Order: sequence, then structure tokens, then C-alpha cells
Amino acid sequence: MSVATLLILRLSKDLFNSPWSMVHTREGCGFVVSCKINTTLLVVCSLIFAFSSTLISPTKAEDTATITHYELEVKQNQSHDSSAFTQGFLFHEGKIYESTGLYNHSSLREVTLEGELLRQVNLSDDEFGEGLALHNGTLVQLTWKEGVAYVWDLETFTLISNYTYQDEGWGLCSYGDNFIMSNGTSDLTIRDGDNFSIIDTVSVTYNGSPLIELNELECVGDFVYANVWHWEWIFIIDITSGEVIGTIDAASIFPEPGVGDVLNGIAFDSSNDTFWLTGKYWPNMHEVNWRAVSSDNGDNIIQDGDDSSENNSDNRSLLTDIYLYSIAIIFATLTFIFWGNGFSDLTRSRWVDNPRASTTNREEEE
Ligand SMILES: [Ca+2]
Repeated sequence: MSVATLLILRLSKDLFNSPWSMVHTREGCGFVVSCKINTTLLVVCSLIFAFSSTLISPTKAEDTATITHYELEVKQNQSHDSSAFTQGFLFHEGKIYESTGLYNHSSLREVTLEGELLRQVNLSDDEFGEGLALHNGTLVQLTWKEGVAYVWDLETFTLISNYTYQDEGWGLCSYGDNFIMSNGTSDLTIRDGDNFSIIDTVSVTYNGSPLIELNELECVGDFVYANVWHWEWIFIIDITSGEVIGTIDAASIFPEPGVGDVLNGIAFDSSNDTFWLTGKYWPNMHEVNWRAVSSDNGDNIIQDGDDSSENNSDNRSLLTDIYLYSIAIIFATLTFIFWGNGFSDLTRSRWVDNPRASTTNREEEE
């Protein structure tokens, strides 16, 4: 409740507690003065109320980040092993590196852009492969509940070392010298590139609400592209704020229903500025770009390349202001006429406020 609203309620209470029956008599001088003051303050408060309302409106839109919505532009489609339960996916020097999951089936793979398998190492049957990141000439592969991340040599595919962690492992990407990791919640942890310890935790929000079940990740600058479990969109997260600033609708590349229902592979090719996408059991992987189609800013929808929508938004804001000012003026006028007893009260109260000395003396003598 605004300060102006509280003032109006307080003044209304004063008015209702006033001796209304005395308003038409010259004996009610004190009330007439009070009524003039209250009426004036009500007019002022009404205008303050209108001003505060117009100031509050734009603030709502600034509370959350503007979210841009993108749609896919497919560059090419290539085959993908439809038996691969894809959990981690990255691009490096013309090759795809992939981590697959499920107990008894988890592996690390090197694949050509045409989908040909070049190399593969398998995890133990009791380990469930998850996210994959390239880091200082190594491939770091998470496991789901085993609490261990394996460090593989990129050139030889031999195991070099491992990290341990106290959490579920879902997605992983390299963020400068460090890592960003998901664990199935809305939190992303930034982990030290040397010992995998947690440096920071970023809570991810979409339109102000936690975005849970963040899964496969891809780091590009200060942005993290993330799959969300069972969602056809990719979310673009500003890692400095945790806010989703974009969504990419990938529904158009999903396979037939019942075959590979989960999108779970995002790999960025920096040389071509494109992304490769696939999913669990998907028969294809796709090189794509995306283009903006719309943008949310509070309740406003701005179509890409359509300036008229922005003008419409400005016009709507102006109409809202005019509407609020009109309501305030009508309210103030009605208050003044019915509660302040019309314009004559001002004249009368002025007389009451400044009685002539002779009148005062006569009343005192009587
Ligand atoms: Ca990735």
C-alpha cells in the first residue's frame, strides 16, 4: 500500500469522525477549517496517488530481464547413433565428442560430423556417464550418482586422473579456466579448474522463478546454453545474473514421438558460429543457428524488426498515464464537491480563518 493511499485513508477517517451536522451552521467554524484542509489534502493525495501509480508501472517490467525468443534455422542434418543415450556433447576441431549414459552402456566417444564413430572408451557397468567438457587438452566426464569426474587425455583417450564431488552430476561445460556444472536443480555451480571445488553457486531463474532440472550445458562467453529435462526449448542463461535472457524453440528437429523424446546435446562450433544439437536416442544430429522472433518485456511483445510494436507500447503507456490522471482528477473533484461542500467552502473558510478584529471584539463583548 502506497503512502498516498495511507494518507487518503487517514484523512477519510478524520472526515467521517467530523461533526457533519455543523457544516451548514456558522457555529461550526472549526469543522469548516478542518474540512477545507482535508479537502485540499485529499486533492493533493489523489494526485500523488496517480503519480505513484505511473511510477510503479514501468518498475514492474524492469524487475526481470527481457527474454528474447528464437527459432531454429537448420544448416544440415547428419546421422547420429540412435542407441546413444546422449548426456554430454561438445565440438572441437571438426569433431564431436560425446558422453553417453545408462548403467552398462556408458561411454566416451569421438564422432565425425557425418556421424561416424572414430573412438570409444566404456565406463564400468556400475557407472552412469553424464556431462562432458573440454579443459586444457583433456575431456572431463561426469557421472550421475557416483561422485567422480573422469579426466581423459584428448589425444590418446586414456584416463589421466579424476575429480570427486558431493552431488549428482548432470551437465558440464568449460567456463574460462573453470567449470560450470548442473545437478538437476536450478543451481549451477562454478567449479575450480584445478581441483573441481565449488567457487560459486548461481541460482537460475526464468521470468523470476527458479528454472529446475537444468541438464546438458554449453558455455559461450558469459552465457550458458542449457537443456531442461523434458523441455523442447534451450534456455540462454546470463551466468553473471542467473537470469534466462533467451529461449530457443527446438521442437522442429525432434524425432518422431516415442523415439528420442529428450533433447540433450548442445555443442558450439566457434569457427562457424553454429551449434550442433541432438538428443537421447536421436537418429540425427543437426547443425543449426537461430534467429530472434519476439521479445518479452513484462506484458509487452515486440516482434523482431517491427518498430510499430514499440510505438504501440509507448502509446499504451501514454494512454495509461492519461487514464490514471483522469481518475485522480475526477476523484479529487467529487471529493471537493461532496465532501468539501463545493467551492463556497473555500471562501467561507477563508472568512472563518481571518475574522475581522471588530467582529471578534463584538463576540467577546456579547
Ligand atoms: Ca555441451
